[in-house]
Amino acid sequence: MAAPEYRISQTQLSYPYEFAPKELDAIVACNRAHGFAVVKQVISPEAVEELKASVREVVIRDGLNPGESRYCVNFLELSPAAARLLGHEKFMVIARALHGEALTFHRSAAIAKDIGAGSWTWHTDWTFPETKAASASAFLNTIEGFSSMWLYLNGTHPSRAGLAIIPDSNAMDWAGPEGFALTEGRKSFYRIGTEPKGYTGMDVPGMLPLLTDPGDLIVFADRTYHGVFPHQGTEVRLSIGMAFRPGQTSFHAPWPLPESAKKFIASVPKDVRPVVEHYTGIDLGWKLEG
Ligand SMILES: O=C(O)CCC(=O)C(=O)O
Ligand SMILES: [Fe+2]
Repeated sequence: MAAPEYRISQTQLSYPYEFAPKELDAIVACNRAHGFAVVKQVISPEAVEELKASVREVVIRDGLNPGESRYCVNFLELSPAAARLLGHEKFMVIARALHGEALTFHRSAAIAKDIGAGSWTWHTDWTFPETKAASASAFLNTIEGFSSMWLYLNGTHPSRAGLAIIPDSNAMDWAGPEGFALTEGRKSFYRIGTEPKGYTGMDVPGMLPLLTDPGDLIVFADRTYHGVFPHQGTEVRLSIGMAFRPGQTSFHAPWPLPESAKKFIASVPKDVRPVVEHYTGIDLGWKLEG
């Protein structure tokens, strides 16, 4: 059975947002001004295949349940292929342009999304100051100035769990799409006149469905709101995300450095060491007391 055709209402933008890896100033300027940028062909087809194999091995293992989205939130600790990105010249030059010459690897993820997965609630990854971070993930997302760097290893398209972002939603005073209001803590938004819970519809005014090829890099800023289309494609979607923070100083995470993070820090080559020196890992058992 043919998958239903997807009608993409591509938002028309007055500025370019797709760049070659060497257009560093334009990448940084677009991300700063509009909260996102797409960088074409940052990693080779061989690197894409290697990373896909690693996501399959580390995340999928014996298989996904039908329609499942499975996350690994310490992927670089477990994937030598992904850890090598910290020494990947083209990738790291972009990371340094975005965060500064001295930067710290902050967190990473890999996602495997089965065919049939539904759309994902629109959200910002950022934890706004009015919210107390209740989980380790939310705590890591309190930091300002990080950008997420995502590699969608099958490319991204609205018909197969593609990513959509809202340009300019990274502004601190962004009030939500037209006709919508933000939910408590500004984590998501809802259509005015409906129940105030995170929106999952892929018909948000001003949204930009992204179309990328394997090897392309999607960058988005700390507060940029994003959503995910349902998966109507024919292969499991595999993606890897990394976030860096500016500077090489400690970030006072309220959990002790997990063993797996210690091992990871010790495992990287000497020239990469400064970038992981202050990595905190993520303790999924940590919960805000009280
Ligand atoms: O599934 C995706 O592509 C988006 C994932 C995401 O937004 C997240 O992990 O915060
Ligand atoms: Fe997200």
